Amino acid sequence: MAGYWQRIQQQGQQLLKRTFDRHLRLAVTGLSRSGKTAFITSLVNQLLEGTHSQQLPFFEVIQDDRLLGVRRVQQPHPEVASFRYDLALQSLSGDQPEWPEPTKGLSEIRLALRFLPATGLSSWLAEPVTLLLDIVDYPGEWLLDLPMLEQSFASWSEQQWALLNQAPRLELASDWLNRVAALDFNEATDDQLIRELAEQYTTLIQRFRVELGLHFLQPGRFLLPGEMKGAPILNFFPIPVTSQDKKTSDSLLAELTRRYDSYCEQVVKRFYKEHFAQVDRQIVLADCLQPLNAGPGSFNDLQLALEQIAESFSYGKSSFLTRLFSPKIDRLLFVATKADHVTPDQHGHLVGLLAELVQGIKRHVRFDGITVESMALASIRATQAGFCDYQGKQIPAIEGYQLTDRSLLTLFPGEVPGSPPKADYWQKKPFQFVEFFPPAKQLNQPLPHIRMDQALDFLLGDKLQ
Ligand SMILES: Nc1nc2c(ncn2[C@@H]2O[C@H](COP(=O)(O)OP(=O)(O)OP(=O)(O)O)[C@@H](O)[C@H]2O)c(=O)[nH]1
Ligand SMILES: [Mg+2]
Repeated sequence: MAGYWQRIQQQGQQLLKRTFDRHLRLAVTGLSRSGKTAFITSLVNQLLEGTHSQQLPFFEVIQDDRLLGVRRVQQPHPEVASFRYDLALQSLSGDQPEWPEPTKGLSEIRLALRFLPATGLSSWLAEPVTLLLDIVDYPGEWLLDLPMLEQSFASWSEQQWALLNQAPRLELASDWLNRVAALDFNEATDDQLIRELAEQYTTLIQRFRVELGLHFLQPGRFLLPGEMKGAPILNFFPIPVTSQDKKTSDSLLAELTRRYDSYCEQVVKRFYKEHFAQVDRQIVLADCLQPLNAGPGSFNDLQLALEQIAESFSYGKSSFLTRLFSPKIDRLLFVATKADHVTPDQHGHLVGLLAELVQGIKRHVRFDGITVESMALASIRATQAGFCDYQGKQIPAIEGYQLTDRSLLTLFPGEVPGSPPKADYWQKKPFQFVEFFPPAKQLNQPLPHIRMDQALDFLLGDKLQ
């Protein structure tokens, strides 16, 4: 009898642990236009509407028919912007669907997933369990600021000043560089002057992004200030090394140093402490196709930016982040987005390319006990794959409505290199990236996708056991 009660007690404790253990915070990041909003919209939509097994064949909980229901519930942080799922879905619906609007800062959404556990408990105890799932969207540009935490204003300035003085940045930057180089930074500080030069510097890095397709741009909040737009904490800029000798407390140099230090402390560090520290699992999205189209400068810069982003996950015992707080991310998913832009035979190459871009980091991160995976997927599939006739031969092709004029286009966009391309690849102009309209969302039909089920299984599968 005692054994019986002990068993019941153990099972009860196990159940209690299960019920309270069901909370997961997923963070989705990636550089601007990498597909974060589309990914979260699709993920939420698949969970809310994709309950048919043929829609999500690799999502075990659906295949086992154990997912009882999913609903949206109140988000955990009222001070954080809500992820606008309804708005995104609305723009994808109707006769003339549009891609959701670009977003600018951090937002979150919470879902409650009610499911039957897979195994373990006797049937009378195997009651439905609820998993609270928080999904957070934040710009990858913010992670590019991490190295600043270990740099002084002087060393950051030195690095940025050198970058600004090189191609491809130099051409756009030369007027601004001349203006700053002519200043005496030991002169008394001048708020107006600082604001003006900081605004010009912000415009400059925005132009680097738009006109040169560059990604590795600091400080990240200058590009995506969120609620800090116009605040003095965002008014500073790099200066030449030679001007950094004397420092009195009311000099321009002293003021810029103070602002840089406050930016690191109150913006960068705060983001890591308040948001990053809470994340259980992280998805990093990358659009590798647009840079393939844009050329080697843009592609190399994507690689650099991805390396920098991934630095935030490669924390060992002695790392700066570990000293700052205790990061708890246990799974990391790198995703090559927009896979519907290439024919299915190229998907393997696309994953290979992404995997190589993040390979150095992966080895490092795995060493630190995080499970890492790379995938190519389409959050919202905008094309149909098939074949077309080319010079009497059948070749793979995709078909969709072009974003420029809504005309139907069938094409073979080209080969995706399976690893970062060498110089000769670029000479052939091998890849043609065409933007397509999204498909019209059908009522009660989940959004069409490629491999969202595999992503869901990797991210949630073990928590739905
Ligand atoms: N064909 C296709 N295009 C996609 C897909 N996902 C995103 N896109 C395209 O990429 C663009 C950017 O996607 P978003 O989801 O807005 O990207 P984001 O990372 O949220 O962008 P920001 O909010 O500006 O940082 C969209 O407007 C689409 O043109 C996809 O799965 N398939
Ligand atoms: Mg967005």
